[in-house]
Amino acid sequence: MRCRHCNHQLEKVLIDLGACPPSNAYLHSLTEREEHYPLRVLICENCWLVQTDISLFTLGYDELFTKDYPYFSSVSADWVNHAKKYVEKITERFGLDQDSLTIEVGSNDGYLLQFMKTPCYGIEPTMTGEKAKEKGVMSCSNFFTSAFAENALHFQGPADLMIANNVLAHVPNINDFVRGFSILLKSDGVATFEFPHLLHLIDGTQFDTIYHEHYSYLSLTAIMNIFKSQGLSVFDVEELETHGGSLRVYADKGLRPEESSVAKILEKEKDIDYTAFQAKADRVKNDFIGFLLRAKIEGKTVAGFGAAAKGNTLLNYSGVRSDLLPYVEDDTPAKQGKFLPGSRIIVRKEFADVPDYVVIFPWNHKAEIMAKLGHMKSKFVTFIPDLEIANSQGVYWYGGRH
Ligand code: JHZ
Repeated sequence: MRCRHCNHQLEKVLIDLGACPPSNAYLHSLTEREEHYPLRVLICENCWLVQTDISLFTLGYDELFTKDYPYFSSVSADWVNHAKKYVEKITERFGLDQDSLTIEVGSNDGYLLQFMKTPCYGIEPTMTGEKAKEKGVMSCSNFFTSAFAENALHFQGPADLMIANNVLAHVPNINDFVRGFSILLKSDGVATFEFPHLLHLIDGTQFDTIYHEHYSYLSLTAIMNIFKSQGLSVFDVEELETHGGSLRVYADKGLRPEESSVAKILEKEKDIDYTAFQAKADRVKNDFIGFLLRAKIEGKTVAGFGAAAKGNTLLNYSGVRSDLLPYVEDDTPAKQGKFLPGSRIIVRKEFADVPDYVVIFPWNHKAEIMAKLGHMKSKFVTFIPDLEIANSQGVYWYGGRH
């Protein structure tokens, strides 16, 4: 396969996770058929874009982001709060007022734009956009491309601020997507992008964030190469704790001087060590299977919490099925009553009883989930980066090796 940014021939494999169905393709019934596609990640040694090997599957992105895409950003109160703080900060920093236009790409259910007090609209191809409309957030039901940007420029005019949170990873044609920002931004406009940082994906063995829906695993180095080729330059970057360690990148059309934050992150990225990633992921997988088997042999009950896409990667790479984990509880109505892709474990609205152990799949929301479930007598287990067992008083068993 050739690099989706620079067309360089890709040879280096970061990780091979076998084959599984798309991670958000929840099943309506156990008799439904599903396709499994190989999931392998390659590294471009020319521009450093780390990318899913799309030569191994034939899925179009419109098959991954279907109308019934079940990820609703507002289910996590912490994430909504993060969005609220961003809106306050960005409004002040760039002096947004009633004459400023903000456009969010991948605006989902309006979790962020609901806080904007200045003119704005969202672009969201999935049905989650209907929820945004219920919140009074204007939402266009489209995929964002450079052609869309040309059209939007003509009809709605250029933007002062453009936002894309956790969207860059989801686009197959990343050059065209970024070109769209270049087209639609005012000459003094600013675009901000948040994405899980490759540095932490590798350091923190976050291999479960790899799924077909994510075409790219991003570093500042790769992003700056892509942006430069499409007429955007990065002038500031912040490290965030969200999603296990993310970056928020600020870009414009070259007007603002580059802040020292940029060189600092680029320097850190020089130390990324790709070599032991597969072995570290395999240790997590072995711990996961070992834990579930031990619990089963000891007659303990186990349930999952959070039918996250990342949970499906862990479950499918580990080959775990409902004999070892009978159900997963999730607060998202669109997932409840359905079956997880691949493992075919049922998603429930409520816990059937008080399990001895609750496996938290979205470890990125662990604090929020523990606060919510802390009244339960269960023990809470996470596997990334290491097996950790906690009760409401805190961690009492840690299998740290990293
Ligand atoms: P969560 C997401 O991945 C979505 P996922 C996306 N694919 C992306 O790119 C990455 O983040 C970065 C449930 N839950 O956020 C909701 C509760 O039920 O880790 C979700 O199903 N109650 C765009 O899918 C899941 O857990 C709660 O109180 O891995 C969380 O999934 C909380 C906090 C969560 O996303």
